[in-house]
Amino acid sequence: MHYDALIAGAGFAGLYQLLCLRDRLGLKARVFEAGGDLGGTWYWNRYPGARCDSESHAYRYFFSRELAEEWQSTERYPGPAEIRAYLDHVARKFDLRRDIRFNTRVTAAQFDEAEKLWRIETESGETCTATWFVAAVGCLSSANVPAIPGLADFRGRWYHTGQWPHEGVDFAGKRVGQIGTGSTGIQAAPVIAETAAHLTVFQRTANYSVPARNAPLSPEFHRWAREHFEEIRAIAQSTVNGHAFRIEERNVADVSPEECQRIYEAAWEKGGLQFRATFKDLLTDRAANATAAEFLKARIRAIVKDPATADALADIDHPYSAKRPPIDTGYFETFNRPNVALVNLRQDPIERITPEGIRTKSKEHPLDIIVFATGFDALTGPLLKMDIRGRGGRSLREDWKAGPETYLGLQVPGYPNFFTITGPGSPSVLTNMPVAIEQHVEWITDCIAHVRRNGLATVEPAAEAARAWGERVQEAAKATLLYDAKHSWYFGANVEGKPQVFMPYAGGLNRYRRICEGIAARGYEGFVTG
Ligand code: NA7
Repeated sequence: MHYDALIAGAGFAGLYQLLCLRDRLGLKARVFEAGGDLGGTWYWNRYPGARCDSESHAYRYFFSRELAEEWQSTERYPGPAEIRAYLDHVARKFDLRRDIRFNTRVTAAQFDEAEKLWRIETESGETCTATWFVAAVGCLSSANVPAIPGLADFRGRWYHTGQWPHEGVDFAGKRVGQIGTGSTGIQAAPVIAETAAHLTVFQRTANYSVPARNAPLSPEFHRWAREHFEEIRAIAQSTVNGHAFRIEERNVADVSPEECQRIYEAAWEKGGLQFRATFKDLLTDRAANATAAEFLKARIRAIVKDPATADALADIDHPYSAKRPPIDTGYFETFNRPNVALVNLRQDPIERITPEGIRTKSKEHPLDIIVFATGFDALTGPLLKMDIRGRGGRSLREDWKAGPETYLGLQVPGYPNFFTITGPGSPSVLTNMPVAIEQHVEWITDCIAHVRRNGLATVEPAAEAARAWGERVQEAAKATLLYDAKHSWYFGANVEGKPQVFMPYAGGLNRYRRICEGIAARGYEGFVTG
């Protein structure tokens, strides 16, 4: 079977790409999705407490006002089921399902230089060809289960949060060990603790967290969001991170220490990722950042009653927001429960998993269930799971051995007509994803339309343009405190053997959008067509 365009993935990115290529350009487009239904990341992430950190009125598509009018989220932050229901609504409204094949994982894609098309293979061995190949495989969809010795011998059950059983897990009466205290672990622990007999949280790196303050949305809020659709969209599309709130123009030094505390207090009460938006220099100035860090550490100490546990939770080794900042619902309070314990792996590292549980340096922790909240092989992982081969049989896995090289996070030199939506080198995970996704999908659609309009067959970046963009990505990161947290997954540090390169573009989604628009306006500068 030949398609004009084959899209891998049916999350936010794949659905909108299908709509644009099929309905706006009239292409014969098809989506192959590994999961059994829509949702992408949200098809797999169903762990206890799972919830999006972006607010509902911003975590959505903005391309259709009508769509926005039709859909109401029930809570401030949408959970996986509601996100899947939203995507189902989108798919029905635009009749997308008829061009999506589920349970179909793309395993390999090879560019045929003579025919100028992609030969694509699925897990079941089926093949097809496509002129355009778009990877809409997400940034956080390749689960990272650390290679801790002994896991195979464990007699209990173990789960990774990103591959959670659809039927759920019953923790009642069970001794549970949770490894990982990132955004996921911080969401999961309070919910697991409610039903488990005992929960032990194994913490390698202590983390800041701000209360999410999730709550049902009122009819007044829905009315406000409907009436302010254009304004919300304009903010989301013009801020550095794609959220529907502006970052304050002031610096920490512009206000008195008392005023600074008052501002943090108010942001803490309001809750959510807006805490980052209180001052514009929080991510660029160490001293400014330290004021936020100290405020948040003091909050941990005020909440957690046991001083040793509070010390371990507040012993945070990186600037606030330099690693992905979680938001939570009762995370630190959880450690006041009698059935919850914290193990500080910095002092008492894991030695191995035994048939009975987890053995750290000081003792054995008997467990019935281990929950790995250990994150993902982010950004490059989902792409490199596929064996992608470009001109002359060159392999993406080989080409990216020292780190990903892309032009704008959109294309890779030597891989014509292959696009990555929110790929490495684009703002991606530093943003409210649907807004970044819409920008990419529309840019890709325009680029394909340009190639077709001009009677051309292929488009790919010049090697020099990709090299220069790679330098820009590193410079943008170095201008922020993100570059200080070398042990973050933004660098790939969480996956053993992964090259240590800062992967997302940290210069801001707004600046990035202008760069992409300028490049297109100048006749797709840096791209080579054929
Ligand atoms: P993250 O943010 O990568 O967090 C993973 C956590 O697991 C983090 O605390 C890690 O500690 C810990 N981890 C990873 N490997 C190990 C080993 N081997 N031993 C002990 N602890 C380990 O993933 P999340 O799923 O929480 O969040 C991912 C994104 O999803 C999030 O940012 C949102 O965008 C949504 P570390 O910090 O590496 O020391």
